[in-house]
Order: sequence, then C-alpha cells, then structure tokens
Amino acid sequence: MPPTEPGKIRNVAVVGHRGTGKTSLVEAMLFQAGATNRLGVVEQGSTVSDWDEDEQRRRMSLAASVCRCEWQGRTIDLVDTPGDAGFQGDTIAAMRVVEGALVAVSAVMGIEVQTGRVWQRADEAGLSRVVVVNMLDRERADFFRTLEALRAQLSQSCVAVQLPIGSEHELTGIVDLLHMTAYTSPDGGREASPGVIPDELAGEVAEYREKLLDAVVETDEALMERYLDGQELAVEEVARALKDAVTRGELFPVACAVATKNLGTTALLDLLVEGVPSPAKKGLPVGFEVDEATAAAFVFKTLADPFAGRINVFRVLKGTISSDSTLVNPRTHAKERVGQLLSLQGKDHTPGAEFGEGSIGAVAKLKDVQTGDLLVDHELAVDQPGIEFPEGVMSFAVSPKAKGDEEKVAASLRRLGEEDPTLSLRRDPQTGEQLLTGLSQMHVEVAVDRLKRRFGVDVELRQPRVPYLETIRSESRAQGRYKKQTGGRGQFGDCHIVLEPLDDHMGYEFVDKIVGGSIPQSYRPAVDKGIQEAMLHGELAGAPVQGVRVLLVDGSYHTVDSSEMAFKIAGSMAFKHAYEKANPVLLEPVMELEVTVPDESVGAVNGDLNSRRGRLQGMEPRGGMTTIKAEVPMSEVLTYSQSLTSLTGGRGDHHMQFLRYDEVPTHIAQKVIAETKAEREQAAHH
Ligand SMILES: Nc1nc2c(ncn2[C@@H]2O[C@H](COP(=O)(O)OP(=O)(O)OP(=O)(O)O)[C@@H](O)[C@H]2O)c(=O)[nH]1
Ligand SMILES: [Mg+2]
Repeated sequence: MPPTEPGKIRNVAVVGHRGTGKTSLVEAMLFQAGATNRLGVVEQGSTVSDWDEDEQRRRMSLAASVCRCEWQGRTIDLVDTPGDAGFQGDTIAAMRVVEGALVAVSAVMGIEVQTGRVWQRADEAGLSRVVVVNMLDRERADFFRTLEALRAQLSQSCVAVQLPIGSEHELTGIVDLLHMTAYTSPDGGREASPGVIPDELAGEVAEYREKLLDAVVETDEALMERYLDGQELAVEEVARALKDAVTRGELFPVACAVATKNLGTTALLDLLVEGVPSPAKKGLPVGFEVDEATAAAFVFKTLADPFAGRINVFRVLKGTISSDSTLVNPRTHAKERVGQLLSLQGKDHTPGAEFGEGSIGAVAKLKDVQTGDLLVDHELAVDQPGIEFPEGVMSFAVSPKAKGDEEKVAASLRRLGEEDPTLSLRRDPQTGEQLLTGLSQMHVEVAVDRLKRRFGVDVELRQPRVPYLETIRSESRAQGRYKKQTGGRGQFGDCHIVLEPLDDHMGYEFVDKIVGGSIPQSYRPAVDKGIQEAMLHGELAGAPVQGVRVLLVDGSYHTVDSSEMAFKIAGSMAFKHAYEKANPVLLEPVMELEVTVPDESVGAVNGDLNSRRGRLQGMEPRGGMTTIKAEVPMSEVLTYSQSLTSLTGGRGDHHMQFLRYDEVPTHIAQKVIAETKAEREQAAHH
C-alpha cells in the first residue's frame, strides 16, 4: 500500500485534564469510523487506547497511545494522551508532532488545572484546536456554564458549534449548528445519520447560530461584507470560513459529546477532518528545520519492552521512511539500519513498508535512538529540536528487596527512563542513596510497579533524605598546625585562615592573602584541597558546607619536613577549628509550591501549609479553583501528594520545584542534628 498523501492526513493529540473522557472519546471515534466493532469501556479495560496493564488497573492513561481511523477519505491519527500531571511527558511530546489538539473538558468540572496547561502548550506549538465538552449526561453537567468558562479563561475565540438537546440524565441528543442538523441516538450503538432539529429548540439554536456566524464572519472580510448587507449565507460557505479560521488558529470550535454513549462522535470526526489542517497544508511542526534532508523523522515516543526490545515511534517530517533503508541519527552520528516498520493501533502493531510525509509510524530494534532524536537520510548538520520535558519533583530512595539486585535495578530503570524521560535515577553524592525522581508520587509508584511486572525486580521505596547543607554566619580565624616527628623525616604544615560567610549561603572561594613566603607557593593549593575535603562533611550534621570564603593569611614551614600531605592536613585542621567558631548553621532546601484546589478547600489547604512552615506568596482565584503559591521547606512536603488528596477529596493538583536553601530554625535544626548523630553512631557500629 502506498503511503497516505500528506494532504489526507490529520494528526490530532487528544489532550485535557485527567478523567475528562479522552480515552473514551478516542474509543468512540474508532468505533464510529468503523476501525473497531464495539465500543470499549475504560472501567472494563476494553479500550483500544488504555491497553497497558497498569492503565487498566488504575483506570487512567499513563502513556500516549496512537490510534488510527479513516473518516471522509482522510486518515486520522489520534494520539490519546494522559491527563494526569505526573504523566505529562508523553503529552508534551505528542503535542510537538501534530497539527491539531482535541481538548477535552468535563461538562461538570469545567476548566481544570491541566486544561490550562495543555492550552498553553498548544499555543506554543501553534496547534489548531477543537474543544469538546464531554460528559454532558452527568449530574451537574452544564454546557453553557462550561462554554462561558472556556471563553473567560482560555480564549474569547471559543465558539459553540453544537448545542445539547436536554441536559444531564435527560440529554437526548445534540444539534450541529454548522450543518443545522441534529443527532439523537444516545444509545451507545453506531450513531445514525443526522436528522432535523427539534422545534422546541428553535429559539436557542437561532441565538447560538447567530453567535457562530458573528464569530465566523469576523475572520473573513468578504463574508463579513455580505453578512452586514443582510445577505443569507449558505451553510457550506460558513462551514468553509470556519474551517479556515480553525486551521489558522483564529477560532476554537466547541463541540458536545457523551463519549460513553457514542453521542456527538460523527460531528466531532467531521470537525477534526474539516478544522485540523493536514501536514501538507500546515508544513513542519514548530521548531523543526530539515531543509537539507530528503527524508527526516522525529522520534517522539519510545517503548521499552523487555521481550520485543525497543520500539521508537516517529512522525515523518519530510520525504518517505521505508523499511530496509539506512538512516543517520545526528545525535550519535551512527547509521541506523531500518528493518521492519510498524503501524500502531493501540497495543497492536502491523507491518508497514513505508511512511510518507506527515504520517506517524514506528520502528523496532534500532541501535541507539531515543525520544527526541531525529532520523535523517544522510548525515547533516541539523540542530536537535529536542523536547522540553518538565523536571522531576518527587524523589524517593530506591533499593532492591533482594541483595545483589542493585545492577539489575539500575539497568531496568534505565530502560524505563528511555520510555519516559521525565523519570530519572541518580545517586545522591551526599547521602549515597539511589534516588528515583519523577513528576509525582504516583509517577514513581507506577515505575516501581513496572519494574516488577516487566523486569521482575522488586524494589522498596523510601522517603529520600533531605539534602541538608551547612554554612557559617560569622567571620572567624584559626590556625591549623600539623607536626609529626617519628624517627627519620617528620611532617610539618602550619597555616592560618580566616572564614567569611558568602552571600546566599552558596559557593566556595579560596583567596591567597599571604604576603611574603610564610608558606611556599607550591604548598598553598594543598591547604585549599584539605579545606575542601573537610567541607564535605560539616561538623553539625555531616552535611556539605557551602557559602564560605577562605582567606589564607599566614603560616610557616619547614625546609625538610614540610610536604603537600602535611599542608593538606593542616588546612583541614584549620578549617575545623575556624568552623566551630564561625557560628555554623544548618540549611534546608525550600521548594516553590503551587497548589490548585477547589475554592472551598482553600482554608484547609492554607492551614495545612501553615503547619508545614509554609510561607504564603499569593492566591489566584479562577473560576471555582484557586491557585495558591507558597514556599515550603522540602522536609515538610516529602509526601504532600497524599495529604493534598485527603484535604481536597482528590480534586487538588500541585507542583513544586527547588527554590533555594534557607536556614533551618534552631529547634528543628537541633532535632535534625540529633537524628543524624544517632544515625552516624549506628553506622559506625556496623
Ligand atoms: N457519564 C459519562 N461518563 C464518561 C463519559 N466519558 C467518559 N466517561 C467516564 O469517565 C471516566 C474517565 O474516562 P476516560 O476516558 O478514562 O478519561 P481520560 O480523559 O482518558 O482520563 P485520563 O487518561 O486519566 O486522563 C471513565 O469512567 C469513563 O467511563 C461521558 O461522556 N459520560
Ligand atoms: Mg485516558
């Protein structure tokens, strides 16, 4: 089969807040378009998109999943993405390779935290957007309230192209304002052909049809003139002008749906085909520059299967990618032999011979290709466009349950890291622990589940140690004198140093202030070295010392007995003496925390933050939800996810990042110091 013409492709990322029905919408579209024979259900784990065992157990999408259907002679590639903030890696990557986004919102919840975030990403990537208000059959669902929120909070260019017929449990269908027809078969079967609009809706339909016309003619001068002249505009003319406006990103049509009943699916598929531009029309996604290549593809997702090996999912940027060809990876400069190409449909892959411009495909068993890599037909000097993934915020210490499994754990986690670049493993140089860092607690927990199921390694998660630091508050001066006389050649080193606190508690400076030759030039770096070694473990809690300027002011030496070693020891001794006198204090990392919660939980959340030594920085109410900004010590928010869930009934969302180091208040510092002391003593016993 020849590759699909770029003009006939629609690449759409299905995005939105967690649980707005994205997976169910994809399922409905596949079913309505005849790609599947039955409407799968998220609860039953029977959807095409949520095929992974972890997704089915948790009833949520954890990774992007590519699903294809044909509609009106077009090939639509739907990339269903996870809504949960902890699994945004794939969502961000998917939005880099499509022309359009289908933004799902719940008619009950309206605009939520993640809705705003994906909207902003879509802005950055210049994506055309269709908004779908889903779950209109649920209690407390309200299309009009949601529409107003969309217009107020996302864009005034959101415009209804459909209306619900009835509401909540009495919802019986939807009106398509564009084609002036109605769909009235909310029974979960294949949606029937459109019928006539019920008479009782005439008034409302006229009102919203006019709003739609007003919005559309705004974007088309010729049409505007005729409209103002009082001429009747044909349905097709309006549809065409809307399509152009959506393509250019000037209007965002708002559709209605009940995904689980397959209602509104036909009109939604129509909108995607008509509104989302094809790769041919849109050209390269934002940020790519592959002029010199004749064929290029961008890897936006990687699957690490312990049996099938690695599968790279790509979007063809230019030309054709065919099996049995050779491509180059500009990052590694390595040639990659392309064996079998694959077409994806959820978990299924079928062999494909070639993929043309704009299409999404997959390839197995390349040597060293990662998410974010480009594959080109010959070596070129191309810039890596890359993908800006968010930094991990939740770290846990991991250790294998079985002794001796350390290497296996590390290797398996590396494989998982290939699949999910927002997951990282590193050794904390200070505490020696292996830290697994992800975007949320659940993110890290899912990784642990996968380690077990896919790679057969069992690990334990512990709260990580807080990376404390130490610093000084005042100036001090001390001498370090090392002298040893044992038989033959002795050891002699002697130095005087002054410690001064540096701004921001950060950094280290060594300044040689010696006038004359009290210490020969060649021994002075040894003093510096000795001091730096002593600074690795401060005297308070064994934490690294930061924020110190050392002035080397004086000393003495011995022509025979002095050595680098002796001066290193003298430097370390001088530091320890001076440090004690310089008012040392413990520093702790402080996080910048942003919490978004329903208005009614604000009091409880603020009270809780207060009890965690949080400092409120600001509050921003926004349509039923309030975003609270605060600075909180890391030690107080190691398991914040759980607390927030119980404080808000699961409706809160948060993210945090490292801000700076601050002094630990004395009474708390005493506790930390006592604890670390006890631990160190215990460690010394073993
Ligand atoms: N009543 C009703 N339930 C729906 C509708 N659409 C989805 N659901 C249900 O809502 C829940 C969430 O649906 P999903 O399709 O998993 O939502 P999602 O947006 O993919 O969720 P994440 O992947 O976790 O972000 C499931 O229990 C669905 O069965 C709808 O239109 N009406
Ligand atoms: Mg989903």
